[in-house]
Amino acid sequence: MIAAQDRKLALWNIGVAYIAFLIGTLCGLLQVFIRNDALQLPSWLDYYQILTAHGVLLALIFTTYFIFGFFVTGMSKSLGSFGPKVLLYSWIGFWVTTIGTVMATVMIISGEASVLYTFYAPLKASGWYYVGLALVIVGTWISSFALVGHYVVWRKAHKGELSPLFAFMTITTIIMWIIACLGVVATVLFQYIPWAFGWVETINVELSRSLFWYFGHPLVYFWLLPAYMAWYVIVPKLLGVKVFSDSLARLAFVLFILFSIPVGFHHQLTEPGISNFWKFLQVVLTFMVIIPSLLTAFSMFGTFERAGRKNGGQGLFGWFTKLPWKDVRFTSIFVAMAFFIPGGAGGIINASFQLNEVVHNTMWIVGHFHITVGTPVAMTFMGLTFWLVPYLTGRKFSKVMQKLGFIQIITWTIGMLLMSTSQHILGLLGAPRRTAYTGYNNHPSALEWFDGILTNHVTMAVGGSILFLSAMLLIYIVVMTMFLSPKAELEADFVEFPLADSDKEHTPKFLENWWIWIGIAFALIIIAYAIPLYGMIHHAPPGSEGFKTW
Ligand code: HAS
Repeated sequence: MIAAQDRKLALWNIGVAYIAFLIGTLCGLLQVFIRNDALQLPSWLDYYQILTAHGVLLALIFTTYFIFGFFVTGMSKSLGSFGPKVLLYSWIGFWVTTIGTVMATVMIISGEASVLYTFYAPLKASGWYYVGLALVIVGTWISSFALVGHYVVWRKAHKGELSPLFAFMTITTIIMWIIACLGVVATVLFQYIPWAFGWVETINVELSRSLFWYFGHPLVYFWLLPAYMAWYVIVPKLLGVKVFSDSLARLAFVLFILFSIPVGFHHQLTEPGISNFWKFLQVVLTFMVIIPSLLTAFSMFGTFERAGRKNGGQGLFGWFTKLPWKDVRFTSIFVAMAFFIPGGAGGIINASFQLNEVVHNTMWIVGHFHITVGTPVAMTFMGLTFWLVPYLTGRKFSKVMQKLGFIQIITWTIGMLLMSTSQHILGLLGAPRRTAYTGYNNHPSALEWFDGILTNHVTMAVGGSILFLSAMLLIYIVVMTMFLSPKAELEADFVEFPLADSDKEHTPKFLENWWIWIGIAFALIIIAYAIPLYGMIHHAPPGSEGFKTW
């Protein structure tokens, strides 16, 4: 069991994550009904307001707090208890993030920031919304540096040793996060805030989007890598085997530092202000960032096969039946992985320059992110929640909870399959995203989109409603294991933090020489971004004034 003060910190993070999850999923339910023309909002509530709240609270806030709760627990478990300074800075980081979150949420609720989570200019929110977002980032930096401090102390005390895999992966994710945030911090501080408060009249739209996407793509790996940490370090322990390959796991993570950032233009492939050469270069780099995910898939199959065979599985696929399917902690994460096969394939389609023309700004993309962040990441976090919360509170995870856990992940799977499949199909038919429902004045071609077996309004609404019920069940499990379930008295009832062993003797030491990777990452960023960004600033078109369309 980790120290009580570290547990408290982790639990507060997870608690705030689930408050955001509760409000965010409620907004999701409303959205499904509005998007299906089944609900009219009262005049004081706007579709884009709800969409912004849904995106910000689930994609940004739920994930961030959960990730820090997970990091704190794992870092304390693998490197030892936090010292007073690390603890102090972690709390400061937590509160700064929370103040930022509250500010941004208040602005959204009061109708001053219906600009969606990507806050594209020239849509203009209240300046306080951007200040809130900036505080969220600053808070995560403070928390990140606290964790880095904890790691540095450990390394000083263990000269020449490779750090435990969990700590290595945490630091990799943090390095990537800090470099990625430089883009969003630059645009928010130097472009959005002066413009939103009226200190300058116009904004350079292309530059603001490019700086946003410099951050926006690695942001998705900031969500994904903690899920991968669970896959690499926790799943093998649940299966009773070691990490498949320590050096492969570290290499995969290092590749994310290198290739997750210089690829943001693949979100801007249809924008006229960037020349095809730079777009093409970043598309090539995007294909490089697929490699660590393929390494991960390989590693996972290797882990499953080893575990299955160890338990007596025979033949080519016999091992499959020997996996611990009755353990919801494993099954939830397995289903999460399975969703990432079509999720990742969809990403490859999006990243293919020409195919992007077909799917960009359509409902396909909405389907894509629901089977990337909405399931592989979110369901891995759900699987982690089932043992992380009881581990931190010292409460039992009873058989009833285990059953409810299964119902929860099964319903999430069904709801997500229905909803995301129909979103993909609708996108291919041409239905746009980032807009409220429209039948284009009842144009027959637009109305046809909603005639399919999966794309009709009823099926989508059923999918969305199942997801919402599943989310409420999860909240129930969280509340029970946080506050109400009986304390684990017997040794057998204690839930452990399942960290797998990894063989480090063959792992090259240079993998933990961060300066090499940070240096190469900056070199790639300069190659991919310096000239196009210089062009956007030096040959800036006339800036745009702000618009409030809601
Ligand atoms: Fe993406 C848009 C390209 C991954 C999230 N993406 C988005 C947006 C979000 C998002 C939120 O190139 C919308 C942004 C907005 O609001 O505008 N994406 C990619 C590529 C990848 C990718 C190449 N995306 C993610 C992940 C996300 C995420 C991860 C969240 C966590 N995405 C794009 C592009 C766009 C985009 C364009 C812009 C589109 C546009 O025009 O607007 C890759 O990282 C994917 C690589 C993954 C794989 C899969 C490996 C499979 C594994 C599972 C193994 C399974 C096992 C289980 C072992 C190659 C690791 C076995 C089970 C059995 C049953 C057999």
